[in-house]
Amino acid sequence: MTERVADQIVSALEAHDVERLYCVPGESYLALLDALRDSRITTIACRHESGAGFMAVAEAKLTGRVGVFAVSRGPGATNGSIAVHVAQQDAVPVVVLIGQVSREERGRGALQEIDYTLFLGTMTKAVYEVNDAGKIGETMVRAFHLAAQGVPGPVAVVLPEDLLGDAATASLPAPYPVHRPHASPDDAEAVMVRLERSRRPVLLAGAAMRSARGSTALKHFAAAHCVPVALTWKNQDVFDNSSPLYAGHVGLGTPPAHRKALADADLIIACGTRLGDIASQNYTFPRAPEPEQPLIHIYPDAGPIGAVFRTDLGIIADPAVLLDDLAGRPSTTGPEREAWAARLGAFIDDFMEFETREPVDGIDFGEVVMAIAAQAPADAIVITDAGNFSTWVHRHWRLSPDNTMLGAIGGAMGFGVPAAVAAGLAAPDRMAIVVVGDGGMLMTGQEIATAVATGAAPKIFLSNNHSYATIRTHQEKQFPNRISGTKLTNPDFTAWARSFGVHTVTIQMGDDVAAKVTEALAHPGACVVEVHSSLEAISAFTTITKLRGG
Ligand SMILES: Cc1ncc(C[n+]2csc(CCOP(=O)(O)OP(=O)(O)O)c2C)c(N)n1
Repeated sequence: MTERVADQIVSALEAHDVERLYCVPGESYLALLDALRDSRITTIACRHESGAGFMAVAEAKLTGRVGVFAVSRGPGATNGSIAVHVAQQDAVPVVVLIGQVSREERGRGALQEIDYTLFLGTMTKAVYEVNDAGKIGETMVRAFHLAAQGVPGPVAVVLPEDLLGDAATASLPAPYPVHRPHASPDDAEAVMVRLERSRRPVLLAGAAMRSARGSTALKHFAAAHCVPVALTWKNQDVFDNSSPLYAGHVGLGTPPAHRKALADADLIIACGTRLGDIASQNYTFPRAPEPEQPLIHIYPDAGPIGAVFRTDLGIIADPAVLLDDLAGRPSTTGPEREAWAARLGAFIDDFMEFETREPVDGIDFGEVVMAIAAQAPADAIVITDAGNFSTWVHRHWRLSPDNTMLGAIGGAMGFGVPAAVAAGLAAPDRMAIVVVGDGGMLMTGQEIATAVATGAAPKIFLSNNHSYATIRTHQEKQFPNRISGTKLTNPDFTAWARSFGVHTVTIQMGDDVAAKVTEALAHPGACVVEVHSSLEAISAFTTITKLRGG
């Protein structure tokens, strides 16, 4: 049988070791669905394109391989675009396949036609619209390579409906390997010189350290030179949070006291982070454009180095390989550095201590997070949607590289439940635990249906506080006592979740929280735990009373 363009796309996916393609089907790519039917790729039909896209992002974060999702033209693509944006913000390699109107209709404003170069041009590394059957193979290989090389990100491949059934006229090239540059011996020596001079260094580790190799190199380097390690937003699993060298997780909501503790550093080593606004705490650590301390910036791509900060030493290299090398060199530590590490460590220990505020309007969600942390398997995949409920995870749960944290650095609500479904599929032997709010739950919570359909077994902990509480926090700071647009009227979440066919647990005031968590974690299948949580205890950092000056 002649190989169709659709068949060659599927061969390209197989050649790049894609195991799952997440999608919502559309009439614009029927031939592709047909070709997938006979492939070894599992096609996961989702309930919304944002869910499909978030699943692809989560799978890529978890496996380190390129995540793939497919959406129909027009409305399918617009629904899925939130995940394209997250892939860009989070630097995650994703290929999105998008249907397109047929070539003869293109440019006439046909039904569901969009110019994807204009629509997705600023969110992707590239948009490839393929109009020639002979170019599909090379385009697919280019898309996968571009998504993963340098700063990873999303690449869109746009597929006219009538192209998919055409005969593929060229053979599929082999996948092109991703090269990571290695630091030169001079670079390593230059780091050593600065490290020897430093009495109070801090290493800030980011997403490019997310691998077994990265976290092992980091552990060895930190121990060898007694360097405290702070982790960037949602990369809390890259370094052991129980280590005396752990200098905390920084990002949205990092309190001034934590910033102040770090600010005494006399050297910043930014490692595997793009040093965006969240990682640098709004350009204060390091300070932009002139940092207060010498800055060493190590990243596998030249783009982020020197882009915002005056960088003392910029190194374009795989940070894991360089840290490995540095770990093996003579230790640069001394009594002053040890005292500095102990001081930061004592601050973090104190900061991570949990104490309930004993609210009377519902459960302190922190109590639930602490119970989960105490009972979860050591290799649990910990997933956060975007919202205040995650503050307790970041402040109090001591994660380690045995865990994997999945969260949208870009702050998109709705990431949590789909990511937990994808984690359940990609790592069925590990427990996927997600925390989500009543806001995010009704954005993409319907993907529980996808969990049921595929046998994924996430444990979903829902903080139901009848509020978009993150926004309420900002509102109370800026406009105290003037609630507007942040109250939520909710369904009976327990009944709603049960209607999907999953196990449900409800936690309310007076319940034995630890016992309820045990029940949820012991259940072998998917489980939704509705927590009637306090709004007064609005986050791990503050209460409504405090926000109002009380
Ligand atoms: C898709 C999307 N829409 C809006 C926002 C702005 N936003 C950030 S957090 C938040 C509220 C989250 O509410 P909820 O899920 O109930 O969690 P809570 O903060 O109450 O714990 C909103 C609206 C966002 N980040 N993403």
